[in-house]
Amino acid sequence: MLLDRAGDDAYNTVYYAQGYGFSGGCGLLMDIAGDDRYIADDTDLVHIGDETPKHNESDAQGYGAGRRGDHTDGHNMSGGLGILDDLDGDDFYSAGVFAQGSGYWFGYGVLNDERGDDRYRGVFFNLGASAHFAIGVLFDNEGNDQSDLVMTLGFGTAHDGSAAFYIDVDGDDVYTMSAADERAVSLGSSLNNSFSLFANIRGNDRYAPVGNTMGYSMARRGGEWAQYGPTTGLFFDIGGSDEYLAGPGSENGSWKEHHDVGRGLYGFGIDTDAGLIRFERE
Ligand SMILES: [Ca+2]
Ligand SMILES: [Ca+2]
Ligand SMILES: [Ca+2]
Ligand SMILES: [Ca+2]
Repeated sequence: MLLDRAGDDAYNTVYYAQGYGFSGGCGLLMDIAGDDRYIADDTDLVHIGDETPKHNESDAQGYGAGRRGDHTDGHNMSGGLGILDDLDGDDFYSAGVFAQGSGYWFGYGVLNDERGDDRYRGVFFNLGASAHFAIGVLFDNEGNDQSDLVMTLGFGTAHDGSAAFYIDVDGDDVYTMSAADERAVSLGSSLNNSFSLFANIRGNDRYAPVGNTMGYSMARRGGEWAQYGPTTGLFFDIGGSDEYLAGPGSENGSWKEHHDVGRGLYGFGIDTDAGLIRFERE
């Protein structure tokens, strides 16, 4: 556990740091005050993973992971718990793959930012994302925030039996995607028997995603797999006057998307001022 009480701090790493929990472990970074910079460097390529050769795998900033062995030697180890908790200030977060409220292989990662106008930059499996029976969560509880998802998969997006949550409360927020590739998926989208929720509550927000987004659901296996393990992607923007520069969303609109491969796929988005939403499953 790293507990920092005051001052404007700079945290620099390449991987396995800033709230990282591996199998059986828990890693916590809690910073109580100040305008802080959290950097997991992904320019000097020394820790490349399976997802892309262009960025480091950071495994940082609220990331919980285990050892996946089903496709190699069969020795699996369930993941740990990683938490980055920042309680005040205008902060900057930047990381490569797997960071900022991200989980992998029965792991659980949380990034919680309580106050301030923050900037986030995360590459692939970032900003509330998870893969393989894991949970990734990002909470931002105040402020005018700017978030850029590089390449793909984040802002509340889960893959393969996982769950992801991205919840922003208050402020005028901006969501962009840089260098998006053909896999681009974001903003409350689910892949392969997962559950994802993106919710932005209050504020005038601007959305500029690329690819599949805003309440998208897809299951490669379809059929019975999808029926018994539903795939659900939900996007909510509640309050404010919002700009949708791309994707299916619209101010005061609601929309549904899914691939038509059988039952069990649920993709839904809504922009509304207030109210309750009731779901009925067939
Ligand atoms: Ca801070
Ligand atoms: Ca904030
Ligand atoms: Ca905000
Ligand atoms: Ca809004």
